Amino acid sequence: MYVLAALRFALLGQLAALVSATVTDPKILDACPGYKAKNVINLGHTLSADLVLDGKACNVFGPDIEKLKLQVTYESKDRIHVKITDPADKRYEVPESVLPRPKADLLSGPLTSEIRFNYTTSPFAFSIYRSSTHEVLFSTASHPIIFEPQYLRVKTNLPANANVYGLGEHTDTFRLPTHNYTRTLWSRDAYGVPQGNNLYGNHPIYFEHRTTGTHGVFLANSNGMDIKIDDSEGTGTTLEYNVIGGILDFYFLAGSESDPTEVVRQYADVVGLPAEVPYWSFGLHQCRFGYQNYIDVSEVITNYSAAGIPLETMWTDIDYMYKRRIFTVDPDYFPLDRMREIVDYLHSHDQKFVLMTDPAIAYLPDEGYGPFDRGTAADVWLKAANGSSPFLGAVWPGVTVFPDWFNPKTQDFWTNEFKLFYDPNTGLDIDGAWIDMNEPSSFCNYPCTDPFEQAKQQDLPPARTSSPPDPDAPIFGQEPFSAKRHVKRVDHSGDDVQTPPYAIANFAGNGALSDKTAYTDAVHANGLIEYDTHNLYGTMMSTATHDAMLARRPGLRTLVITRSTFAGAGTRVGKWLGDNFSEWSHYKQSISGILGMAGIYHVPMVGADICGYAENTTETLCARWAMLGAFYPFMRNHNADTSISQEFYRWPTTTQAAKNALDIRYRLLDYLYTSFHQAKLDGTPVLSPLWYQFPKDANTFAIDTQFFFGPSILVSPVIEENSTSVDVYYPNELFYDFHTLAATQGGSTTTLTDVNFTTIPVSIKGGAVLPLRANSAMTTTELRKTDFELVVAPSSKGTASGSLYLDDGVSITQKHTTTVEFAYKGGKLTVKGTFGYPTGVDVSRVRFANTKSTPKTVRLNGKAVTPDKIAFDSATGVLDVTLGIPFKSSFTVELD
Ligand SMILES: *[C@@H]1O[C@H](CO)[C@@H](O)[C@H](O)[C@H]1NC(C)=O
Ligand SMILES: *[C@@H]1O[C@H](CO)[C@@H](O)[C@H](O)[C@H]1NC(C)=O
Ligand SMILES: *[C@@H]1O[C@H](CO)[C@@H](O)[C@H](O)[C@H]1NC(C)=O
Ligand SMILES: *[C@@H]1O[C@H](CO)[C@@H](O)[C@H](O)[C@H]1NC(C)=O
Ligand SMILES: *[C@@H]1O[C@H](CO)[C@@H](O)[C@H](O)[C@H]1NC(C)=O
Ligand SMILES: *[C@@H]1O[C@H](CO)[C@@H](O)[C@H](O)[C@H]1NC(C)=O
Ligand SMILES: *[C@@H]1O[C@H](CO)[C@@H](O)[C@H](O)[C@H]1NC(C)=O
Ligand SMILES: CC(=O)N[C@H]1CO[C@H](CO)[C@@H](O)[C@@H]1O
Repeated sequence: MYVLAALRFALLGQLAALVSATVTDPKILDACPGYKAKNVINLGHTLSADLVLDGKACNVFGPDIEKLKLQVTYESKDRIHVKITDPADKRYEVPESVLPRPKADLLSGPLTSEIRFNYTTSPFAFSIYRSSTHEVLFSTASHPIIFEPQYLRVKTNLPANANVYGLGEHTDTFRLPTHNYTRTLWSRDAYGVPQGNNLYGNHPIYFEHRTTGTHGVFLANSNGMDIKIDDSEGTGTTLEYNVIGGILDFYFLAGSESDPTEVVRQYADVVGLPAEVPYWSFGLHQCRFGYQNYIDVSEVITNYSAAGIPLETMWTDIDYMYKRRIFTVDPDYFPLDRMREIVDYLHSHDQKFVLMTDPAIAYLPDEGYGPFDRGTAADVWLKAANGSSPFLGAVWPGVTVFPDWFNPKTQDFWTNEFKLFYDPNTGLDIDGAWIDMNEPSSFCNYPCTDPFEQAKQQDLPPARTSSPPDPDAPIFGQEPFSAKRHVKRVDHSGDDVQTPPYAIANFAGNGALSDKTAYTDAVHANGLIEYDTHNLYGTMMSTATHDAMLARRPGLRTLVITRSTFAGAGTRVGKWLGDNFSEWSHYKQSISGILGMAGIYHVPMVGADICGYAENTTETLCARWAMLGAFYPFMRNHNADTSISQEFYRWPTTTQAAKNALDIRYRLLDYLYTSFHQAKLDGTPVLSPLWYQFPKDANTFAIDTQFFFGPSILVSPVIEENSTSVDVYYPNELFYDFHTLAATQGGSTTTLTDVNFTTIPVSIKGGAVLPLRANSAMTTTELRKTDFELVVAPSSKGTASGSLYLDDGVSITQKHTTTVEFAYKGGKLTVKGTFGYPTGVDVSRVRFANTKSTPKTVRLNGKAVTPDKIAFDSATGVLDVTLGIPFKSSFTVELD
């Protein structure tokens, strides 16, 4: 989160970045000598070689390294690892402590692999091709590899108009542009940054889709980089990595010829499976920056309830802090005893509470500020270049230090601070954690020679803009109660880590890498410097916070929502898309944003700030966004301090829209929960672009205004302001309206659908059996006591299937679980499973869509169902069968 006042700094940065953009002539780079492969040792499952400079050095951004080491490993039948390093130098590699690497299956090799490594020795070039078809997927031919101390370049040819997805975090179209396009990976606090620039997180993975198959390429490198996709050189389309450090550490993923979700699962094999989150975290979250005091917070809770909109979790932004210092509460505005009353109230109403924690800690020697004193005593701060004093920045509380997550003592420090401040008995008993500003963000402009002066100039911490509230105000209508591993040393001598020779297109003051963040020369306890590890800061804070939350409530799943992520972050945390604006373009971009996180990067617990963070929303934007946001896995309304209030109860249309969409969401909550469980088991995506399910339908490849929520719910939001219709693309399959179950035969065409301001088009893809809750509820606790009902929505082939996973919703290790498989074929629905988790609820009814007529008999477990329990609607073709049986064993329903 960021203030409007700071925007002028962002805009200054934008102008500066335009002036200093780097121009790299492809002809010069392609004329570099490249390497020759020597001493090739091919053992089948591995291949190694020496790569020797093949001509006069071109030294484009530093001296070419004369000799490299190539190591190729067939790690599994669908993964090849290609590593190119400098054998003489200790270069930085992404530490295993941050990104553990998958083990290689020793039985793999080219004969069993679905993709193969091919190469030429002089000049050395390599390609990856699909074994079955010999189709080339990646090829460096005619683009010499360049390997210099601070510049690595690898370039591959791509098919014309290639369908490339990934390389986030970005706000561009889901299918990336292929013309003169640059993706820069360098974490930054991105408030107000125009589309196309580097944002908070970094995921150097792309999927390329062809009608012949989908594959993936992951570069395990955390240094700053520009990845360029271009077709303007007259030599076809290419993708080029320009990396300013580390090594070339590629994982090639075979994907599949028919099912794009295979490559998604294969990527999870490399970066890890996403964490399961608590059931309650799928409820509605409300937050804003700018709640003035504890009374505001309590009123929002009361007003949601009065409006009949289910509010699961109340959040508080940095407003609660005393002078914006983490692990403190403001005694006048957010007194601890009154805040504890709010938390107690929430908990006694089955609601939850989340607070923000930033990494930066106020630099306050000798002021008795515990977190600073304890961290100083434990010596856990990130250090300035000389390694002796802490690196200082300027963040919300003024001058700050930053925890060094590489320091082995930092976890204990962080866990202890969480235990102290968030102590259920004496502090604030939070249910989840929200971590922000972890790029890490600093407001200190480069060069940050005097953070004290810059903090003063920027009025940090900012003064309160309202008077303190009555400390004894009644709230909720009541009077107050008053109460790892070894990391090698990296040699950066001779490197310019502030302004490296190749300037990535960092969108910040002068493109300076250290602008508004920790200096690139800041040192970690293990000797690594921020130049290499900057892009990992947010993910390491995520892990530390996840572990601290786990220590507070051992055995329970955590909800940690972060802003900055690197590959693998989703194994522990979820994320929100950062500081968007209340604009229709941002509303639309959020779809490709969540598709990237949940569909590619394995950070499925994701959402954008609903109704928009900065600027003022409108009644209809907020209404549309409430409905789209009901299909974000993480559903949170969040707002900036200078914006008008935008809780869903503020306008009648928004209230109704939110209620309608939440009704659908809550009824689908167990379906969503089941998708998360599946993701945890094998990496199957929770959200999908249309082409994941219709990979041969080229019309779908660029669609990023519709998506699948779970395996079979198609969401098609209105995108244009004031529009009361939307073009819905239906691939060639049957689709059913979520409410009426009326069938539409998709014909790979677009259907103009009328939609008013309180409705969102939601369809069920034919072939699904959906478990729904029969009714929505005001909390997820209540929802879990509601009966199930089933919807059978057959495919054009007349079959359908689905599944349901249930457990207690909070424990990491589950004693009792229920797993149910649904199958429908030839008029018979089979519900079969293991019912270990006692739901205590019934299956109230089954609705069969697309039924031609009333069947002669309907049998439940072989016994005829009495006619009063059967209703057939000839207009919609829906057969409604009342069951009312306890949902604790397998059963069948037959129509004939
Ligand atoms: C492997 O590379 C060699 C040398 O360029 C080439 O002749 C051959 O066709 C390649 N094989 C495949 C399957 O691409
Ligand atoms: C590519 O984009 C850059 C920056 O946006 C611009 O300056 C340049 O003219 C473009 N080049 C081509 C060939 O379109
Ligand atoms: C809550 O509702 C009351 C009554 O409508 C209103 O006076 C108050 O301003 C609202 N407060 C908030 C924070 O929404
Ligand atoms: C180390 O560097 C910091 C920041 O540049 C400086 O303030 C400090 O005085 C230096 N310490 C020593 C011992 O040189
Ligand atoms: C938002 O609305 C408030 C109150 O009307 C106004 O003061 C503010 O300037 C508006 N903000 C923007 C960005 O338009
Ligand atoms: C939508 O309607 C509002 C109110 O009539 C108007 O101010 C706005 O310009 C319209 N937006 C578009 C994109 O037409
Ligand atoms: C909006 O459309 C829905 C679905 O067609 C309908 O049920 C609802 O009554 C409409 N709302 C208004 C305000 O017209
Ligand atoms: C610069 C910035 O933070 N932009 C965000 C605004 O909105 C979209 C979606 O709502 C996000 O994906 C962006 O990151």
